[in-house]
Amino acid sequence: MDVPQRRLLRTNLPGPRSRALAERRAGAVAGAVGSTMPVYAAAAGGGIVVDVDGNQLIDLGSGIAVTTVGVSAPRVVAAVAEQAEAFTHTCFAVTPYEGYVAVAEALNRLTPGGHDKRTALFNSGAEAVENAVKIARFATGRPGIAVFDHAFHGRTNLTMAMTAKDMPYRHGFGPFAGHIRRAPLSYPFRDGPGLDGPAAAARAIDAIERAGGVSDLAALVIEPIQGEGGFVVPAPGFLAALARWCRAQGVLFIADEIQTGFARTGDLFACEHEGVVPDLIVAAKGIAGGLPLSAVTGRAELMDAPQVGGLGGTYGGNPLACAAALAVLETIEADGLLARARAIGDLTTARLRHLQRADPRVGDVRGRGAMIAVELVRPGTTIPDAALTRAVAAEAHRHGVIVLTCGTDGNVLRLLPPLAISEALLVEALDVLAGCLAQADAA
Ligand code: PLZ
Repeated sequence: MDVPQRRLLRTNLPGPRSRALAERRAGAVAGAVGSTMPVYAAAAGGGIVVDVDGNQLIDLGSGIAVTTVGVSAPRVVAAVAEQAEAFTHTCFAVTPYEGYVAVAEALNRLTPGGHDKRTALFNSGAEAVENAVKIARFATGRPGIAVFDHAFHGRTNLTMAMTAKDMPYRHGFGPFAGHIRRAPLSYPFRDGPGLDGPAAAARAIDAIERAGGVSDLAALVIEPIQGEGGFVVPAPGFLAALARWCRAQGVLFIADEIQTGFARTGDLFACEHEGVVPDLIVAAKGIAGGLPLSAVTGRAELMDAPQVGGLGGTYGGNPLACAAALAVLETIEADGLLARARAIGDLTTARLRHLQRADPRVGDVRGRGAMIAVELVRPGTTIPDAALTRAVAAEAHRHGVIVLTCGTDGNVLRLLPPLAISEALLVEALDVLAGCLAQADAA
């Protein structure tokens, strides 16, 4: 379906059809399931989401970093349709099929490091994180897992324990899985210039060692650039110093690239930028252009360690999702999307830095490639301003721009446009955001 690439508001948002759906939803869908915007999607393409009232919104969210190659990207649509005609499911654990093998081969080839690798496929990001932990515990014979402040790894029981933020992710949902320890992250805007990457790594290692030594530690799990936690880019050298320490201690270094992977940051994986080679790498979201698929890829001897039948599931590596993933990789290559992500990053960062120079409420502009954030604070301080952030996002939504927030304190606007967005739409969305910020008064 051809979606016109322009912003268009036919009604106030939400329009009458969205409001009617919201009413039906209130009587049918669990109240604890939230939505960023109260508009209901009817179609989408390029950088536009069309709602049920015919409004055309600019998409700066990509369904939380999923439709990186574009929503309804032509190769993905064709590959999924062709696979659906052939068969939708057999279960890889019953009668396997080529698509799964081909995705595993591609991930083994494309993830950082030239060593021998193996891959297992799952459905959601959280499920893949859980499986990476299973593999790490089995392979090392140790139970402990180190994670970081502000981390987000999912909503299942184990990954809730690994996630940092209490409200809304953990509150009331305990008891939690054990043997999780938390370490301080490198957060340059809050750490200040005195703490470089290696020094921040030393601080984290000290915290991990104090929390029980390393002899029972299986793995350290880290997002190379934090997603939900605020698009925190650690200081250069932080990840490499942690990876070196892990190797020396026999602790596995696991990169959660669920939000950062698949061209989002201008590399296929964000670790590459820091020259870090993880033992295990966890991918999801952008891997399959919107079909549910996730993966753990890593050293062959680790991945092959557990008993046959110890990893798997009914749907993991579903054939439609595998067909989509192969089409995503083809699209990234054929359309030069790594360079596109970098160009989006350059344009966006330049615009936002310009804004920052004139507005002391813009504390920090950071990110990499098409993963850029603005941290809003009380003027001249690092005190988070969540109310301002909410106000700017709500105003942008009213003007037909889909923008997400994040951060432990809820004071970060994050931009995750699909790489298929046109430059004109991107510039227009940034203009809208600048206008909303100018209008908004700090609460
Ligand atoms: N690890 C780094 O970003 C998912 C969560 C949105 P699932 N992030 C979006 C929400 O409100 O739940 C994520 C992530 C990182 C793990 C996950 C979890 O991936 O596919 O949502 O399970």
